[in-house]
Amino acid sequence: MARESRFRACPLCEAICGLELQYEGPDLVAIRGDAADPFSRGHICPKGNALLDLEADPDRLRAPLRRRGSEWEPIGWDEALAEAGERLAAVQREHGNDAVAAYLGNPNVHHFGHIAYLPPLLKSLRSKNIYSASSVDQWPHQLVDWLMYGHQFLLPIPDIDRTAYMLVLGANPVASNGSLMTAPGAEKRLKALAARGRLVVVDPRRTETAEIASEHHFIRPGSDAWFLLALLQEVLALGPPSVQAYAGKLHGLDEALAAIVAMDTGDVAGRTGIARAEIARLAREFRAAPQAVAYGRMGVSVQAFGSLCQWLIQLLNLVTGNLDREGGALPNEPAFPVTGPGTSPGNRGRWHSRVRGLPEFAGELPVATLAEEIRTPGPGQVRALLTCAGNPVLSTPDGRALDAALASLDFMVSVDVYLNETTRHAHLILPPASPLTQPHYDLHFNAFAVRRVAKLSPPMRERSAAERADWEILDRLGAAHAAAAGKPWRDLPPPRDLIAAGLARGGSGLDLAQLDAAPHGIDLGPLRPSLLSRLETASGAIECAPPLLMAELARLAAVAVDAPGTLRLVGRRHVRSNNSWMHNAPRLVKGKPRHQLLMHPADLAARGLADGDRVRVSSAVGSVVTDVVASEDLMPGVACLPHGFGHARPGTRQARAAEVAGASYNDLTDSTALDGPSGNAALNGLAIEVAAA
Ligand SMILES: Nc1nc2c(c(=O)[nH]1)N[C@H]1C(S)=C(S)[C@@H](COP(=O)(O)OP(=O)(O)OC[C@H]3O[C@@H](n4cnc5c(=O)[nH]c(N)nc54)[C@H](O)[C@@H]3O)O[C@H]1N2
Ligand SMILES: Nc1nc2c(c(=O)[nH]1)N[C@H]1C(S)=C(S)[C@@H](COP(=O)(O)OP(=O)(O)OC[C@H]3O[C@@H](n4cnc5c(=O)[nH]c(N)nc54)[C@H](O)[C@@H]3O)O[C@H]1N2
Ligand code: SF4
Ligand SMILES: [Mo]
Repeated sequence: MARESRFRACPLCEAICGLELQYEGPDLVAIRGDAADPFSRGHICPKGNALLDLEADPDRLRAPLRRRGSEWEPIGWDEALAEAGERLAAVQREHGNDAVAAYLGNPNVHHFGHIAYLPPLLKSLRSKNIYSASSVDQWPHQLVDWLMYGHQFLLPIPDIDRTAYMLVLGANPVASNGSLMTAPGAEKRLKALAARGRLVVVDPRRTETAEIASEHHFIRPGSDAWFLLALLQEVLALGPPSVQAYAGKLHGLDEALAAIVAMDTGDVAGRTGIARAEIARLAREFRAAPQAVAYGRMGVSVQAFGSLCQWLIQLLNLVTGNLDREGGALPNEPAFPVTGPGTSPGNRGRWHSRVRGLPEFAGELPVATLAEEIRTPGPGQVRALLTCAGNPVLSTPDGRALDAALASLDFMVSVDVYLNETTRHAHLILPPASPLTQPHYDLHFNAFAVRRVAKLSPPMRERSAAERADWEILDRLGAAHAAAAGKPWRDLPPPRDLIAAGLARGGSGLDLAQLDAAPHGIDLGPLRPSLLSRLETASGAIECAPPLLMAELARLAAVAVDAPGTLRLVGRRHVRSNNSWMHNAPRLVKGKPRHQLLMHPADLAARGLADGDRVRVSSAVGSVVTDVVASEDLMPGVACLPHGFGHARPGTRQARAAEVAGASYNDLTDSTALDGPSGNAALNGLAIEVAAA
C-alpha cells in the first residue's frame, strides 16, 4: 500500500518538534522528524517515535468506564457525561462549590483542546480548589514575571542561537529539550553555542548537558541563591550596572542591589561548594561577553528558594544589559498572544487554602495542600475531584498521602487515557481520542520558543463515531454540570474558530489560510526586543524590588548550613522518559533499567553499601526501597532519583509499566516544603538517609 506523509507538531513535550507521520491507509506505520520544519529541522527524540506505541497500546482506554467496586464497566458517552455533571453538581448542592476540586496535569498545556476549553468548565464549577502541575513546576517563574514585568507569561527567553555566553543552573536541556525555553534539538543548538562561545552548567550532577558544556560546576542542592548573590556582588564590584537601555523603566533597582550587596556571602564556598575565586571569574566572563544570558529551570525553581533564584537570575541579566537584548533574554511575540488585553496577568492571595491558609496564585492553590484539603473534615472539605491529564499520585509531594485521600472521595472523574496510579480511584473515566485526531495550535510553547514560529497542526486522521476529542469532552462536561446545577452554559465554537479569533486578536497579520498553506510551520524570525514596550506593571516600569522577593533575602540568611554527612536528593530526566506516563511504551522502557538511585562511591562506602545493592531511602515523610548505582557524576553528599516511577499498584491497567522497576520519588517528598512566595513545592534538595534494605 502507498505511504502518505502527514505533518504536525509533536504533542508530547515543550520542544514542539515537527513530525512526519507516515500512514498506510488508516494505519500509522512510521514517524520521522520533519526535515522541512524550519524550527526543529528534523529533530526527533525517542518519545516522538513512541507515539507509535501509544497509538497501538492495548491498555489505552478508548471508551468511557464506570467503576463498580473494583470492577470497571463500559458506559456510553451521553450517560457518562450526564452522570459526571450530575454527581459534581450534587456534591456542590450538599456541601458548597469548594467541595469539588480539580487537578490539571502537564499534558493540558500541550493540547489546544484543554487550554482553551477548560476555563468555561472551571467557571461553571466556581471552586476555590483548583490545582495543577504548575505548582510542582514553574510557579516561581510565573510569579517573578508577574511581579517584575506585570504578567505571568511575560517571560524573557534565552536567545540560545545567538548568545555568546550561557549560564545554565538546574536544567538539563539535552535530556529535556528545553523548558520555558522551547528549543527542539537543544543539544545541537547548545553544542553550536559551546563551539562559538561558552556554555557553563551549574548542577549537582554532571548531566548530559554538563558533558557538552565548556565547564561544569557541582553545586550543593538548594544553595543556588547564595551562588547567585555572590555572582551578582562580583558583577557589581566590576563597575556600575549597564542599564542605560532601560532608562526611565526601572523601579527599585538601587534598593534591590543595596540589599543584595549587603548580604553576607563570606561563606559562599562552604554553602555551595564553589570557590569564591571561581565565582569572581564567572562574573568577569559574564560581564565581558558581548551577549550573555543566565537561565535556571527545574533544579532552581522546584526548590525551597525557587522564586528568589528566578528573581536573582532576572536581575543578573538586567544589570549586565542582557535583558531584552538580542543574544540575551527576550520575550517572544507569539501570533496568538498570551499576554496583553484579554489574558490573565496574574494574581495572588485573593483567597487562601482552608487548612493551611496558603495564598492562591493565578487562580489556583498549591497542589502540595490537596491531600489535606480532602482529608480534613469541616465546612469546605473537598469531597469530589476532577482530574484532567494528570497523575498527582506520582507527581506531587507526599504522593502516598494523596493516594489514600483519593480513595476516600465521594466522587472522582478523570479525563485521561490510562487507568493509572491516580485514575484507579476515579468513579468515571472519560478517555479522549488520540491527539493525532485533533487540530492543535500551540499557545504556550510558541510563546516560550527561542525563535518566533507558528504552526497549525491539522488532524492526522478522522475520529470514529465512538471517539471524542478532548475539547468535546470538556465542553460537554461543562454543559452537563451547568445543566445539573441550573446554570447558564454557552458552547464554545470548535478549535479552528477559536484559533482564528486568537490570531486576529494578536494582530500579527497571520491567519488560518497562511497556516493551512504551511504544513511544516512558519518561521517569523529570531527573538526581538519588546519587553520594555509591553510591561504590564501598574507603574509601567520593571519592578526590581518586589517586597515579596526582598523578604526572601532575610529568610535565606536564616538558613543553617547543612551538618556534615547530610545527604540531599535531586531528580533527573532521561530522553526516554516523560514524567510518569510513558512507561507503558515498549520502545521507551526496553533495554537497561533507568529507575535507580545514583550515589557517589564515597557516600556508598561511608554507609557500607556497594553498587547494585537494594537500599532503603528514607525521608522525614516516608521510605522506599530501590536499587543503587555508584556514580562519579554526582557531587558527594547528593543522591539522584528520577520521578514518575513506582507503578505496579493494584487496580492499574498498564501491563508494561507494571513490569518497570522503581519507586516513586514523591513517596519521600514533604508537602510542607514549599517555595514561600509562590507556594510551589520544593521537591529537589530533600534531606534523606540511605541504608541497606
Ligand atoms: N519529584 C519530582 N516530582 C515532579 C517533578 C520532578 O522533577 N521531580 N516534575 C514535576 C513536573 S515539571 C511536572 S510537569 C509534573 C507532571 O505531573 P502530572 O501532569 O500530574 O503527571 P504526568 O506524568 O505528566 O501525567 C500525565 C497524565 O496525562 C495523561 N494523558 C496523556 N496524554 C493525554 C491526552 O492526550 N489527554 C488526556 N486527557 N490525558 C492524557 C496520562 O495518562 C497521565 O495520567 O510532575 C512534577 N513532579
Ligand atoms: N525526556 C524528557 N523530557 C522532558 C520531560 C521528561 O520527563 N522527560 N519533562 C518535561 C517537563 S514537564 C519539564 S518541566 C522539563 C524540565 O526540564 P529541565 O529543568 O531541563 O529538566 P530536569 O532534568 O528536571 O533538570 C533539572 C536539573 O536540576 C538539577 N538540580 C536539582 N536540584 C538542584 C539545585 O538545587 N540546584 C541546581 N543548580 N541544580 C539542581 C538536577 O540535577 C537536574 O539536572 O522537561 C520536559 N522535558
Ligand atoms: S523532544 Fe521528543 S517528545 Fe519533545 S517534542 Fe520533540 S520529538 Fe516530541
Ligand atoms: Mo513540567
